[in-house]
Amino acid sequence: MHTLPALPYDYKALEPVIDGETMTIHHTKHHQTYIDKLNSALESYDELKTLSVEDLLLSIDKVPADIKTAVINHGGGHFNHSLFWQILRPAQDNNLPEGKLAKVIDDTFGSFDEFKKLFTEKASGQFGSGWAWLAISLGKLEIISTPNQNSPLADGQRPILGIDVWEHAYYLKYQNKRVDYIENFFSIVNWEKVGQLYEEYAVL
Ligand code: MN3
Repeated sequence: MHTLPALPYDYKALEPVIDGETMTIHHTKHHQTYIDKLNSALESYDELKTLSVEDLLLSIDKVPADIKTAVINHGGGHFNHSLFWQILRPAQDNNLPEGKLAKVIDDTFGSFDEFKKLFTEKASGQFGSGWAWLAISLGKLEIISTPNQNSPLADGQRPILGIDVWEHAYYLKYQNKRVDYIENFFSIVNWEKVGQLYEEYAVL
């Protein structure tokens, strides 16, 4: 059975960028619901119950047709949110990637500012609910977006940074101002964690 992972900080730790009430509802209600619905979809498939959510999504083509959509939506929701909590931390001034990741971002996009601009365009341009990602795709960094809870993992891309642009992620504080949420998001990215994920998956 899949279970809700604890946050690596408390609900108010990301204020003022993300308020405690939004974090509490997002984690204990939205994320929990994806997990509950994933578990319920897997109920009659014992052979799938032992797989991690990553493995389920990576081998989505082998998931039986009658629960495939549920695994894409709720397994995706579980994986995406689990990653999202990990790549955030309390706000810092001058919050920038370092080391190998900083270099590969510069090499790929020209500069961090250019990366930030492209990522912001992708996240603000996602029509309706979804996510924008920095992902490793065929060994290269790519900025992509996915609708709903679709996870890049199911397309063989490894996300290392993601922003949830469902309204439930920002509406209490930002209402319709998605771009302000995205701008502030950059001050709470845990670049150390993103760098670790890059080093872990870049070689695959
Ligand atoms: Mn969400």
